[in-house]
Amino acid sequence: MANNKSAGTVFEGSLEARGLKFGIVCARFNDFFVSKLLDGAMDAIVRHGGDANDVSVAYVPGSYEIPFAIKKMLRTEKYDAILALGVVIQGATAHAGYINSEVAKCLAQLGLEFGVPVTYGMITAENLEQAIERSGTKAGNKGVDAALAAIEMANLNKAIR
Ligand code: DLZ
Repeated sequence: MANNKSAGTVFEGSLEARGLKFGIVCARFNDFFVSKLLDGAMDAIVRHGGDANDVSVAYVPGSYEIPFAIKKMLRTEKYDAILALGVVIQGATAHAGYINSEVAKCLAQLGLEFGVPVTYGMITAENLEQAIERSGTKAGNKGVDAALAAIEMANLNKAIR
């Protein structure tokens, strides 16, 4: 952990999820993998003191639609952080590149626009093997990563006021 002893004030977000409310938007496309990301995210939130009843999950057809549902959730002002969970696998056409760049750009913009952390639990894979590796096997679970980032950022957001 960075520890700058010369700083007058240091802001850090803890990994305590107790009392925090989360929105999660899941793409149905590649649900075989996305469901593993959702399991990982829920498990991480609950293990860090969060309550499953404080988590709302919205499903959209594919990753391209994730930003729309996130914007709707942000407008409710009910959530401390929102997670985007989707899996885009490169196919024969250029669709993956278009979806990935559009979704990444929109998620960053939405977080900045609403002042609520939006975390990136997206797998951008070249093939099935890479998707398997990132949805709970040897390269971890992107849903867990997104949940931990959401908890930390939600607490940081509360700390810097
Ligand atoms: C159409 C499409 C394709 C080909 N591949 C994926 C993918 O790998 N991952 C994903 O989440 N969604 C995919 N989609 C669906 C699009 O995201 C979107 O739902 C449709 O184009 C309808 O707008």
